[in-house]
Amino acid sequence: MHPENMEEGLVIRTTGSWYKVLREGGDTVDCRLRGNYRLRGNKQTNPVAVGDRVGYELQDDGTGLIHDVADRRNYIVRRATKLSKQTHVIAANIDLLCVVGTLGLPRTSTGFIDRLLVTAEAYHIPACLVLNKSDLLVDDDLMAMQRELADLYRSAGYQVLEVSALTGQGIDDLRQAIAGRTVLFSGHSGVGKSALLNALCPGLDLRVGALSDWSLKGRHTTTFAEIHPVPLRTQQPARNTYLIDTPGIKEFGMVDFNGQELSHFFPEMRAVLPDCHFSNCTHRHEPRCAVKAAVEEGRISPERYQNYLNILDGIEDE
Ligand SMILES: Nc1nc2c(ncn2[C@@H]2O[C@H](COP(=O)(O)OP(=O)(O)O)[C@@H](O)[C@H]2O)c(=O)[nH]1
Ligand SMILES: [Mg+2]
Ligand SMILES: [Zn+2]
Repeated sequence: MHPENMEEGLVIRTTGSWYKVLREGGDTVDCRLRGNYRLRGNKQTNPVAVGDRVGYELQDDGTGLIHDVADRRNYIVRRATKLSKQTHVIAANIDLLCVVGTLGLPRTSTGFIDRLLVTAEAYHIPACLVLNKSDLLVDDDLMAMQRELADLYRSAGYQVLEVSALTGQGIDDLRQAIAGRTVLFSGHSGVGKSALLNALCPGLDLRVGALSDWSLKGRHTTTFAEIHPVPLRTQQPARNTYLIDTPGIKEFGMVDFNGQELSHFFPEMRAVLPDCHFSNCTHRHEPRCAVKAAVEEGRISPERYQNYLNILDGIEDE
C-alpha cells in the first residue's frame, strides 16, 4: 500500500457493494470495501453506512478501496428483516433527527412520533419535531389541534417547528435549526420530507409525491438513505449541512434496549424516575410510582404515558 494514496471522506450513498464517498474538495469517489474487511461483530448486516467517515486507498482506475471506518459517534438502525435480531445501519454520526409529522394527510399519530423520539433517545441523537403542511390548518379546530400537539412536545422538552413546505412558513426557522449539522429526516411517506428538503435548499430538486415507497418496492428497487450535502445561506462561515432523506424506511428498530430502560427515553419521565419506590418500577401498576403520580397531577401528559405503555407491551411481546 502506498500511504500517499490514502485519503479520507464521508460516505454519502451506498448501493450494494459500492459506496459513494465525498472528498474534502467536494467531489466524490466510488469505493468498494477491501476484500478482507471484517464486520464488527455479526449483529449488523452492513459494515459501512451513510454518515460513516472512511479511510480509502485511491487506485489507478480512479475508484477507492476502503480500508477502515472511523468509530461512530452514534448510529440508527432498522431490523434487517421483520423478525430478526440482526440490524441494518441506516445512517451514522447524526447531529439531529427531525421527526416530520403533519395534521394534514397522512395524519401522524403521537404513537408514531413517540416511537421515533424514543429511538433517538436510545441512540443518543438529539431530536426535534417538525409539523409540516401547516397551510392546511384552515379552521380553528385544526389550529387548536396543532397548538395542543406542539405544546405536548414542547412540554416534554423537544423543539417543535410548525412549517409549510408549500408556503414557506417556518422554513427559515427550520434552516436555522439545522444549519451546519448532519440531519436525518424521518416520518411517514407523504408527510412532505422531500418537499421540505427542496424548500430548505432550492436547487436540490428531489422528487416530490411522485412515487410511493410501496410502488418502489413493487418494482424490486431497494431504497437507501442518502446524504445531500447542501450549502445553506444562513451559514457564516459557510459549512456544509448534510441532509439525510430516508425513502422507504418506515420504522427504526427498537432492538438494542429492553423494557427496563424505556422510561429513561421519555425526558419528562426520566426526571421523576428516582422518586419511584421500586428501583425496577415499570410504572404500570406498582405502588408509590412517581411517574403515575406525575400523570395524575398533570405534569406528564396522559397521551405520552399511554404511548409509553404501548411501546412497553410491544417490547415485552418479543
Ligand atoms: N399542502 C401541502 N402539501 C404538501 C406540503 N409538503 C408536501 N406536500 C405534498 O405532500 C405530498 C408528499 O410530499 P413528499 O415531499 O413527496 O413527501 P415524502 O414522502 O415525505 O417525501 C406531495 O403531494 C406534496 O406536494 C405542505 O407543506 N403543504
Ligand atoms: Mg420523499
Ligand atoms: Zn414508577
